Amino acid sequence: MRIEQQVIDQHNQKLEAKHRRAFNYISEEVSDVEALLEKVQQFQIAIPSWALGTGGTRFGRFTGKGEPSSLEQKIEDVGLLHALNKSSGAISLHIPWDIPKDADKIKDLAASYDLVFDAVNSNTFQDQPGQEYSYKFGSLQHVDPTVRKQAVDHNIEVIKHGIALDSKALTVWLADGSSFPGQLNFREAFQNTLESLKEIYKHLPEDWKMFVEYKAFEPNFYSTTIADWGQSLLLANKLGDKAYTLVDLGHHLPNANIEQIVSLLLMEGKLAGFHFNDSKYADDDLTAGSIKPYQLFLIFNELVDGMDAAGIDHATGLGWMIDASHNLKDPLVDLLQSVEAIKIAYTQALMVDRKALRAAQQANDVVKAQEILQGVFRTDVRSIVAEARLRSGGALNPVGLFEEAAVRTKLIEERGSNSVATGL
Ligand code: PSV
Ligand code: MN
Ligand code: MN
Repeated sequence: MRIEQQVIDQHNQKLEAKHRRAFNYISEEVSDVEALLEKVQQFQIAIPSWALGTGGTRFGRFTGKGEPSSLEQKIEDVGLLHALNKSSGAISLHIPWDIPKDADKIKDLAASYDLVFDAVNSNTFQDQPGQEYSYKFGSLQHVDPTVRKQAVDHNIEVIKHGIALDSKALTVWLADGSSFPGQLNFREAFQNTLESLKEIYKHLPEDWKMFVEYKAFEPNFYSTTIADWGQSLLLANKLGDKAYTLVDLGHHLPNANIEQIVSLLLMEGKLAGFHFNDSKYADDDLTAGSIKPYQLFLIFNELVDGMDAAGIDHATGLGWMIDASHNLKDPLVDLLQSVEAIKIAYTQALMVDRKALRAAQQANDVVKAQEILQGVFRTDVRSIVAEARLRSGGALNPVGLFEEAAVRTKLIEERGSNSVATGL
């Protein structure tokens, strides 16, 4: 299904008067609202193909209805999101879950929804039917070179799919590690991983990047071979200019200061981008901004500061993606909520008075620094984000329109209630 512009316009007309009041008020509070709006309009957050179905836990999965069961339907879903919010203009594929049989056709279909392809993701954390060697004891780190080669070849294959789709990056997330002391020689596992990544790196086209994602633990519970930003950065530095560290918000040990990590990675020119989600405990993959919205704002505060210092374009300089999956909510609604939370945090970060903050820091004025940051964080900027969406042709209230237009009911009618998505 597609949401007609006319449906969006009618929805907007109903909300316009109330929106105008809120927007006019905030416009007077902000110094250059037009410049702000332009940046917010440009900011796009990619949707991973694996977030379109209901997520599960190791205790079970309660599948939703009318989930996308093919790559074409996944593109259709992201097209729906983008029509509503005008901020989800890219999709990130996971191979082999989403192998495009005819890349040109798939590209055309995506373009018809105004979508492009974000980073492609390899999968060496599961064994696939017919696969020769098992990844039970790791992939790129494996003690057996034949297993490593199989994993390297898979990544090269993923790059080829990405080239056909005009993707510009490969994201490597490994489940490699160990679950018991003594199982692994840490140095050997790291060296094997580095050598394998070097092989993959050789196959990256000139204008591509490699995103090395880290994760503290799970599915391995004693050690993970790329466990933190230091280990990822070590690899990225050894690999070369095209390799970067990818930060997934849920992949840290509790209370990690992610904003500080981001700031230093940016300073080193090695920040790849983000997988946004939120968590209370670990890799919970909850809706971005649903648990720790202040942290999300503080991260964006560092991003805006660091990107401006390095002259990096906000919209295109880094990879922005959601990486979440849920058991409870309709995945599409959840993604709309995540995008909204991310755009709110970004907008607030743009509003920080950097000169005043710098002056407070230089004067060791701790109170003033806190006042500046919290003053912005406590400002309701929802009408700015909504105005940006309106100007781009999106809905003033995407979640509201999703319900009003009975999107899920229509998808169930089209796809059937037993349609289940592949994914994590
Ligand atoms: C597993 O933790 C994970 O959520 C990683 O964050 C990856 O980015 C994603 O799966 C897809 O492989
Ligand atoms: Mn991730
Ligand atoms: Mn994860």
